[in-house]
Amino acid sequence: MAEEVKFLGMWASPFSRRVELALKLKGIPYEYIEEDLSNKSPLLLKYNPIHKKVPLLVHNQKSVAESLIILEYLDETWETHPLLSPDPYERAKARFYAKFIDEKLLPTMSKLVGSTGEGKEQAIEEFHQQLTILEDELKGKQFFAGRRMGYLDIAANLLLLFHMAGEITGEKILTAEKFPVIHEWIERLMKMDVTFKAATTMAEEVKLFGMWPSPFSRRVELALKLKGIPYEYMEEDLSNKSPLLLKYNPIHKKVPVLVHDEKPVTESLVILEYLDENWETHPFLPQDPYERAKARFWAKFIDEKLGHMAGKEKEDAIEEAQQQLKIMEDELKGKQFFCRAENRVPGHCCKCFDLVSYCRRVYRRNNTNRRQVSIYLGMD
Ligand SMILES: N[C@@H](CCC(=O)N[C@@H](CS)C(=O)NCC(=O)O)C(=O)O
Repeated sequence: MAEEVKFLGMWASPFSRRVELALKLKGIPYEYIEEDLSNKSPLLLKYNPIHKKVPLLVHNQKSVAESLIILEYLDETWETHPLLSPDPYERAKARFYAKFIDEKLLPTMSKLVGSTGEGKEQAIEEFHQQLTILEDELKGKQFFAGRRMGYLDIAANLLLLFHMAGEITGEKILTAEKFPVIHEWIERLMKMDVTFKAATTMAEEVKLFGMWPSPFSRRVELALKLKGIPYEYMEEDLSNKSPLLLKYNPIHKKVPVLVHDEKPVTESLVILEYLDENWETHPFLPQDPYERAKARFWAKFIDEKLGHMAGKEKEDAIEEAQQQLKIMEDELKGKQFFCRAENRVPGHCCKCFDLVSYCRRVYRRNNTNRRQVSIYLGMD
């Protein structure tokens, strides 16, 4: 929270839009400063004396210019919602196409706007050839980055502006018939944008009532942090519950309770799903319904089976824990996390994190030699 992030932009600039999108996806709080490019501010001239252009990012007094460079800087500084893939080849490809957009597609788009007659026909032809290259790259994926929005999706957002301009002027050059994949991608981005505009305005009030050793509070805290949602934390004394806790959770009178714009949500797993449905950043649940069902199954398994072991006879509990760890071990095999093995980001099953302290105890007592579980538990 001590971080100071200022973003100088201009509402109509597609380059500024890149930075805005990245900041929102990553859930980074920032101060926005709208620039009047006909009368540039001393701040812009001071921090971007070479190009004197927006966007410009000023992070703790250090300035970063050029939209694509800003995206990389944000990605290297904040780990929420990674924009570039951990795979070097995928990173190289994303950078290649972003460069292609800026150096080829963009000049063609300028030609399109500024030409008439034969010149325009030629520009349309060139534009269509370039779009085909991007359409091929996007085929079979939801986003250029795969299952979620990444660096290249952000770099290509200027196609949205182009599409919207076409809708307004009636000059439809980028049609669903000719470019079905890009068209669908545009619709997806427009829908998402509405959601995260609504979801990331600083006017949102999010409070978490928790208790520091509670694994259930920890689930919600982790989810809020992974999603980059700013929130106010209220520590509860469970031996002397606050009137607010009793008001917001009159049925169970337990923590955690999430209060979002005065609406209380209780039960940690219910809260996780609520957060996931309201904030697009860092999705927890997989998109595939079967994978979602599996994640929910394991979360329920953890709560109903593993969670109740403390009350049983110690020896029985340890034996049962070993069997259950074996089941979890099989589910975890070949993956880094229960979900999202491909990008090394904990997903919905990061709920399992709260198992960590319990499992560590069982693990140590039994000296279980289960390497995979030990890596997951951070004991390797
Ligand atoms: N390559 C730069 C392009 C930035 C750019 O062209 N910004 C325009 C606004 S869209 C600007 O600030 N123009 C002011 C000027 O040229 O004086 C980037 O990616 O950030």
